[in-house]
Amino acid sequence: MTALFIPLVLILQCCFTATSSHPLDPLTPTEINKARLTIQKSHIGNLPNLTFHFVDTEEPEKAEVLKWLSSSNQKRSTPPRQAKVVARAGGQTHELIVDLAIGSVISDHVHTGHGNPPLTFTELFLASKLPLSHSKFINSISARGLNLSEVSCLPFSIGWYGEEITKRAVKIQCFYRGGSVNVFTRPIEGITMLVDLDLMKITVYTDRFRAPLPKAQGTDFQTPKENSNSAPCDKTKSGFTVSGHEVKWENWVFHVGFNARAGSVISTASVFDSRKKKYRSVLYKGHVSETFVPYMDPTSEWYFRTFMDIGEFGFGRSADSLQPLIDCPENAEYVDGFMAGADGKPQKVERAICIFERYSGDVAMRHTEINVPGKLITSGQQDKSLVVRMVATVGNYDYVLDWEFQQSGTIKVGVGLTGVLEVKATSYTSNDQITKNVYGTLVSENTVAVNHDHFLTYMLDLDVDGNANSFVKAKFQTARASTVNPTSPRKSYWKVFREIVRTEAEARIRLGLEPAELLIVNPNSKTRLGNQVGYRLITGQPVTSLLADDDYPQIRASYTKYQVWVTAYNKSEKWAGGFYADRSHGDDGLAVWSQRNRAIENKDIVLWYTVGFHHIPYQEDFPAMATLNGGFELRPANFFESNPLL
Ligand SMILES: *[C@@H]1O[C@H](CO)[C@@H](O)[C@H](O)[C@H]1NC(C)=O
Ligand SMILES: *[C@@H]1O[C@H](CO)[C@@H](O)[C@H](O)[C@H]1NC(C)=O
Ligand SMILES: *[C@@H]1O[C@H](CO)[C@@H](O)[C@H](O)[C@H]1NC(C)=O
Ligand SMILES: [Cu+2]
Repeated sequence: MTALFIPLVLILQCCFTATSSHPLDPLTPTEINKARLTIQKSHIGNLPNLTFHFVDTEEPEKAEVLKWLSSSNQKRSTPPRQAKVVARAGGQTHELIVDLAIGSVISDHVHTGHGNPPLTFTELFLASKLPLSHSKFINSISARGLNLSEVSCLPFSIGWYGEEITKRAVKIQCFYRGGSVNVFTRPIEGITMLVDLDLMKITVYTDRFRAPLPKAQGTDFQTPKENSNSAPCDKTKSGFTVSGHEVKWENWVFHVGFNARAGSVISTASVFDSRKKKYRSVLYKGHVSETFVPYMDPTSEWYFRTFMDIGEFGFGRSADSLQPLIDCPENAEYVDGFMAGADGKPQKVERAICIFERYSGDVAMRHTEINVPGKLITSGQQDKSLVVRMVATVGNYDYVLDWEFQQSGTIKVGVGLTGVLEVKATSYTSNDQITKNVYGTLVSENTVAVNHDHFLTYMLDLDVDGNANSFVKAKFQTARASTVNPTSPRKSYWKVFREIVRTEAEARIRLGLEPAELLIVNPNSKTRLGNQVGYRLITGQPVTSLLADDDYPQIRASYTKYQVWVTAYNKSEKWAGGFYADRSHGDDGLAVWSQRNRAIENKDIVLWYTVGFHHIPYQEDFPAMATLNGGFELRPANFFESNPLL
């Protein structure tokens, strides 16, 4: 949740050769500037209070991208470069498409539906400073005997609770540093402030109660810097190449993009089939689509903490510059990320993404054969993979987001949760004193870490051997042995029943209710032996939201009631919680699209999977938590003729 203002370095870069660039390349700083200047020169430029909330490549139609991919280097011409810009001006939200070659606005649509565009760091920063000059707040702080100079305030998105009109607004919670660097551990409880972002004013101020300030002692999370003399490693030659944004490693080739909302985006990933002597498509595009982090404290000061970080703030917007030798190993290469600030100017995140080969020490495959007379046959391979990593620090939490490519054809997606818990000040200093619900765990004296969930929903546009794919449930069924062999001593066995899922409604799945394997197959592509080629989704813990269906945060994030969805491909359906997630009413997004109940058999389809965590905090999570890992895998299933490792 929430965001700290990080001043970013502005860097201009020139000379991007348009013809050779991949059609899904992120906007260059030059292109970001061009988009800004074009809009400033247009009719929008004359409207008051122009701010840029989202600027990204307007991606070409999939067919054009695929055509570009399949043509040889000399014949390639990149489709016209366009930018999608969501800007506010004159109190309205405009969705603009800018043609970057000719420098003109080619479409302008005013958003009139519910929900607001992503918040800008500039407005969040301004809002967080308002209390420090607000007389009621100054009084509250001095009445508590605290020093204003030691107070840090942070903005929190507030969701929607059935209001007819939802203005752009945030709530502010303040914390006392007083000698601690762990800002989030010392909340000044009892004060609520509502900031109207368009007026940039505190419009509601309440000071309801006081709670003891948790102590500073024991909150420091800084680990001793042992590697401070880390000599720039002479990069032992890495086994991969990065040209532009395209990465080649072993049997994989894929594109790594970056935008303010999703952070890293993997696209056009293909795996080399050494038998067929060609690259075969697997994943057209994959990225985090939305996150949902509801806290389980319904009191006045806490109920609204139900964050949708991707849509409200953005993982790319919150991307950290990776720390060599901490966030990524010695052999990593780094890629910078660019995005637009609120003023439309390019901002650079140095080392936003790292790419490295991982030698996990695990076994990729092995076998020992003792049954060949007179011989002991041993064989095996060490595991080696390629990792693409970024870290998003969304206020208190740090998300470590990995895409890992394996030579076996598997793509592993990893989500690591670390950082600092969101805590609440309390009068209790021991669990024995607690008589009524505190909505979490006492993790230190006067400090309750509040229960919550994390749901990270991934958009996975698999194109297994091409566009036309189907979703298959391979269901396990217990069968009676006597029906096939009346004399069998066995009573039962299990068999597989493959069900082709025909519609979006049938593709909503709550895992763990019946045993099944889930596959995306290409019904038009078969192995030599006649099996449909496919990729299998290996899921993690089956976690779904436990909130009531009529609870407002749940209405906004209704897609978290199922872990798996499949929808028909539609270029504009990317954000599971809807594009306008801030204060949304739940009338856009994955659950709404799925209601159309489109046919999904032998069609271009998109798989959605949610990595979920119910988080009951424990004392070890304080003052900062050790990384908690989750994720999923996409593993070839009758895709290759045999094990591609051999
Ligand atoms: C422009 O911003 C100022 C200050 O935030 C605000 O008072 C004013 O109402 C805004 N104007 C419009 C048209 O939104
Ligand atoms: C406030 O500042 C004064 C002067 O620096 C210091 O003596 C006092 O301990 C501080 N109070 C708190 C609560 O931090
Ligand atoms: C694509 O999705 C958008 C947003 O959900 C929708 O408005 C549009 O009608 C869809 N297009 C098609 C062809 O289904
Ligand atoms: Cu958590």
